[in-house]
Amino acid sequence: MNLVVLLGVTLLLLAHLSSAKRALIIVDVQNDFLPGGSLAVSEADKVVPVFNKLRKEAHWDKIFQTQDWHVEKHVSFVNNHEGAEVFSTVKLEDGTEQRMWPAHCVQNTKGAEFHPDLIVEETDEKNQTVDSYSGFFDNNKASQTELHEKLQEENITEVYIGGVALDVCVMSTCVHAVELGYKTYVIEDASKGLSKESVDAALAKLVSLGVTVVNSSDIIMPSNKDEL
Ligand code: VGL
Ligand code: ZN
Repeated sequence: MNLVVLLGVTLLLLAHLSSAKRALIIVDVQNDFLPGGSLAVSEADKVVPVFNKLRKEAHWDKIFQTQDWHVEKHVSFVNNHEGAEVFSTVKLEDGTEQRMWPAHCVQNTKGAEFHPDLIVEETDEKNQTVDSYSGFFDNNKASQTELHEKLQEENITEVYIGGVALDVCVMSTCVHAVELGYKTYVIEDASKGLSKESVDAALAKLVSLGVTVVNSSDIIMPSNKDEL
């Protein structure tokens, strides 16, 4: 009898260890990146109902929300560089190539807040990135956020990533997720980018790195759920 119980417990433990654990990472669904915002990504508001549906109709072991969170004097803001043109790239004193953006997502401003209809739960892990495109590292990979640590704490093996901008922060977060060893999915219909060309280039790059492109219906449909 005890042996049977022991066997049962062992099997349960093995099943637990081998089962994939999934996290949803919602990247920067903040007012400044949405229509009407200072760095608006066209149709970015369309991702909101997709995420709201995904969080209700698919299984997630953990949900993360990343939030671009800049100081007013941020080095990426065009207004902090005399004579610089928006969307151009300038070389900083330390040699870093820095793209010039309109001021956006300044800490504690309306523009930095999440879209009002985006469901954000207390249990969601919030991840504020001050100086980077990626949810994991800064752009020079000099410092790491808590995202990797938090995913490891939850034994997450698979990450599903979407949000804005697909060709900037979503891409960068996916690249680092693969590098860190996660099975990585980019959710195409839950993501919007700055231009068609750079979105196409971003998706091609992600696929070449081993990221799988999915749509929300692939994740929700019960028939596909076990195959992913
Ligand atoms: C982003 C440009 C500058 C993004 C953040 O969330 O994609 N893009 N900062
Ligand atoms: Zn930013």
